[in-house]
Amino acid sequence: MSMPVPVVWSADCLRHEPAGEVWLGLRDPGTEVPDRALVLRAALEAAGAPVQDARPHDDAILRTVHDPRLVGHLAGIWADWDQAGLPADYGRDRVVPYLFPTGAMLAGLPLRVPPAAHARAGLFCYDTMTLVGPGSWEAIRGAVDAALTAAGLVGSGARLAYALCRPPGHHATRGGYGGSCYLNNAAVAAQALRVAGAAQVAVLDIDAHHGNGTQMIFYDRPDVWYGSLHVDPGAGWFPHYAGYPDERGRGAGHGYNWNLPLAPGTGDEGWLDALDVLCVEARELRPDAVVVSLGLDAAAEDPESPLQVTAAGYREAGRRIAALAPAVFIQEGGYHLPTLGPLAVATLQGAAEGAA
Ligand code: SP5
Ligand code: ZN
Repeated sequence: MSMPVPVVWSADCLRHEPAGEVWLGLRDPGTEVPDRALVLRAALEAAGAPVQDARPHDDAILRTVHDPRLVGHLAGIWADWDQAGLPADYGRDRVVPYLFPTGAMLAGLPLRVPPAAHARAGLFCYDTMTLVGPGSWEAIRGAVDAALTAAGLVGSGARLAYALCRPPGHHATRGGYGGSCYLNNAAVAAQALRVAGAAQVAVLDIDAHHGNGTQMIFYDRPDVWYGSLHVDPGAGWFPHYAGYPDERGRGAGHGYNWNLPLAPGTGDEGWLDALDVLCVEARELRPDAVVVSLGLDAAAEDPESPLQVTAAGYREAGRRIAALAPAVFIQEGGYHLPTLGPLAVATLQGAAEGAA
């Protein structure tokens, strides 16, 4: 069977070369590399999926999901960093903050915007692993366009679509970036579906990590439900500070946020059982559309998580999720290059079965 799911991508995604990550004070090679997009695209194309380019969209929806100051910062910080001579004169080839104006530092002082690029680098960033370089902005914005294009397909009647977003997005909050994510592609897709007429949207996040950004963007809202299964953040895994079961939403959004942390080592059976719990909750909402944060890093081979899911598990997940409602799949993490393509193909084949 040839793969019937439209794949949307932006060639600009290849221009983001984070050139590693600073983890615990040292620069490591990093796993969020441009080749991820190339292997995903090649595998989906080989499976028969129609591939289309992302269409450019204006910033209207992006600016309702994110603080416009974050958007402006990401668009300009590389040029400012370069202009300040940090690469040429100091050997700092990527934007890496060294100072974060957290509540612990400010203790009530007003948040100022210091003009120096090396000072401002920490204003919207919450870790040292999410580097910005010369082509990063074009890729970041291209990923948003891919998500908006795929959401547009489903918003106008397609049963399934997949956005090959790179860089990923689910760790990006309304006003901050981190976790290899800059702008929240899945949140933008969910908001676009709301604007297109879906009264209730369900976001299902099956990346190995908790999507703290998406959770917080919709934390106060009942119209976009968020459910996530992920490795237990309390067991030593990113994002460490969020993703616990007692985070249920706030105000009108209370009850519309679900976290199911899983023990390291959890395989297909435990993972799919947890997915079923989320699917039961989601189905009760009668969602008009589903957004899937499709991280492939729960796979057994993945270097960034201790979950042990197989391609058969991903296929089954695709089947069960797509049975809920029309679904937009947004690429999130997944870092083991040899298996990334087969995992994506398996998921979308399952989705096509579930949607039939
Ligand atoms: C989108 C996404 O999957 N983001 C995940 C970010 C988590 N990165 C944590 C990196 C920690 C350092 N890497 C250690 C690799 C050990 N094999
Ligand atoms: Zn992840």
